[in-house]
Amino acid sequence: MSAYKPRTALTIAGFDPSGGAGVLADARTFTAFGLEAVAAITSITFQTPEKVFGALHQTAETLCAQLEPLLESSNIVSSKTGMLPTKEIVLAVSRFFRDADLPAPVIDPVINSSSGDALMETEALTAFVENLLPLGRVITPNISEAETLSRNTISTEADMRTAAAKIRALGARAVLIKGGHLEEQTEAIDVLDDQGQVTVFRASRIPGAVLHGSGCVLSAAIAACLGNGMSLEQSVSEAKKFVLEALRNSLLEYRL
Ligand code: PXL
Repeated sequence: MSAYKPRTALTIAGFDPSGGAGVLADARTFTAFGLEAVAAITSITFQTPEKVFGALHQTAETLCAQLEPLLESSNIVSSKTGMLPTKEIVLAVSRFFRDADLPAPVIDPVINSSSGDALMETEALTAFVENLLPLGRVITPNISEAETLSRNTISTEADMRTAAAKIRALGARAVLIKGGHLEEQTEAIDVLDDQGQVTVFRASRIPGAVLHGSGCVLSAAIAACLGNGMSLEQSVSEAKKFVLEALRNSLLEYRL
């Protein structure tokens, strides 16, 4: 008997027990955009929004054991990757996307947590650039991740454009650099470079907002919008609206 399978988004990312980041944030976001959520966990982290105390990483075997049944059981229309802590995990995820018949994923290159703790081993980063980067629809680094990937220092919008082109030259189809961490700017500026076509998104800053997990939510929202049939530019625009609303709500929660 063939059962109805609802449209579903997949996240391959870490588990943050506090729920602000990782697969819980991704699943909430997918659901908000009308998609079902499925997840494969790359690492169980131990943390509060302020600090990461440790993590238990999965092996390639336990990650693939989570992923493979999903291809049969779910109608996956979209996907994203988040924390990929080890070389073994990066290679397993790259193999998965090379072999599975799935749309190209949104790749959030999670290198450090918002509290500054390392979430990816150094040798995983090289494997990530060589193997996974070329398989993505778009990669979504923040300023510090974009600096690491491009090996450039970024302090202006022009620097963001140069770094995006450099990251594309590493093999990425499209790059969205999130400028929220550029403190000199009065606005939050994001630069999207999609195969050389550049779009700049501007938004007012929200001082005091809770940023933990906002990168996860943004990349999940982009994935959901792509899965709902929007163009990349439209998806980024809608995803930014969603994150801005979440950041505004985080201020309200803290005022209570
Ligand atoms: O926001 C980056 C991030 C991604 N994934 C997991 C995290 C964090 C930050 O703490 O814990 C699992």
